[in-house]
Amino acid sequence: MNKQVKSKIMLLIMISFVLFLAACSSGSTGGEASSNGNKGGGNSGEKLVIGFSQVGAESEWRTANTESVKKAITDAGHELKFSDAQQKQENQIKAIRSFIAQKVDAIVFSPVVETGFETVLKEAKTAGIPVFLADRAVDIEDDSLWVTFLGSDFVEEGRKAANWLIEEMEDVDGEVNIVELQGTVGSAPAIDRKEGFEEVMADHPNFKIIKSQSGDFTRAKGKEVMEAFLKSDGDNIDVLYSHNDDMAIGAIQAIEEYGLKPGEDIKIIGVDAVKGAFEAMAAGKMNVTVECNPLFGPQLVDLIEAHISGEKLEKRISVEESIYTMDQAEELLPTRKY
Ligand code: GZL
Repeated sequence: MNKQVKSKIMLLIMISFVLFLAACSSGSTGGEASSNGNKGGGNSGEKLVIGFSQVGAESEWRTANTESVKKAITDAGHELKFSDAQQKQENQIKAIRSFIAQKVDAIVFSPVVETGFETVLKEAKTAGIPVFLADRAVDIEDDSLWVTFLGSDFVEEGRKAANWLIEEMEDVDGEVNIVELQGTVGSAPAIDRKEGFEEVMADHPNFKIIKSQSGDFTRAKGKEVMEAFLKSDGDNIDVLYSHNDDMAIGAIQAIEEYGLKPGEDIKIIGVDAVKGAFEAMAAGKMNVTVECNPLFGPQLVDLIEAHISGEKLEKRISVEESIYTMDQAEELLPTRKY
């Protein structure tokens, strides 16, 4: 074999060996996505391994929230282990157990529902792994099972929605008939947004919730349930109160297909303040959206690093939020980050 061929073969062997080494170093764990940020870790300097159990990918809000938390963790140089539970509690419990088995340094967790997590959170505590509740809370007496809760005040969001409606329709004589699209049954935002709305409405007996059903925070289900509301009470509906914008956007389609004008014949109230809501308001099809800010990733990572460095944190840290109306939509739409 002449020299030229030999050196070509040697070169090929070296290239494939280098490629083989590169492939080995980028391997990831089984069920969860795992990605390393830059070398070194965050303000504390220590590189952490953080398990993030996310509810799912059910809405624009959720997608923005996932991106914000993932980016904040990797930008700070920590290693991320991610699990999307597809809105199933059993998947979240499995993911948390997997993070415990992998001995992560911290667990970030947005519980799909408020109950049923006490056992697995006790396992995390026994393993000495701090848990940070992000976005949604749990209904558990023993608050030593988590370090802190970072998220919105959902009861206040419900109050804001109701106060806007009272102001908007207080001059209306007679009854104002409201249909309500609830979020996921048993979830903190669904329970609390209903509570806050009804707390305000209790002082205004002419405002009546005539139908209320879960649309599970998705556009598809929101459309389906609104179709049923229209079938039973179509010409008797004045307002839709939807626990998130995605269900409201689905309901807008149902209202148009039914032959009514959303935003005019039926006032549309949403929560989240996602881009889709601003687009619907700019088109005159939605009246108001209460902000629920998903972009708390950097604040969350700061809290994790502060805890790891020994700082004492408040048990509940709320995110500042606003409310946006139809007349503001066109101007604000280009500025929206989610
Ligand atoms: C609220 C969050 C809710 C959003 C929905 O913080 O948990 O879940 O309002 C999402 O869009 O599905």
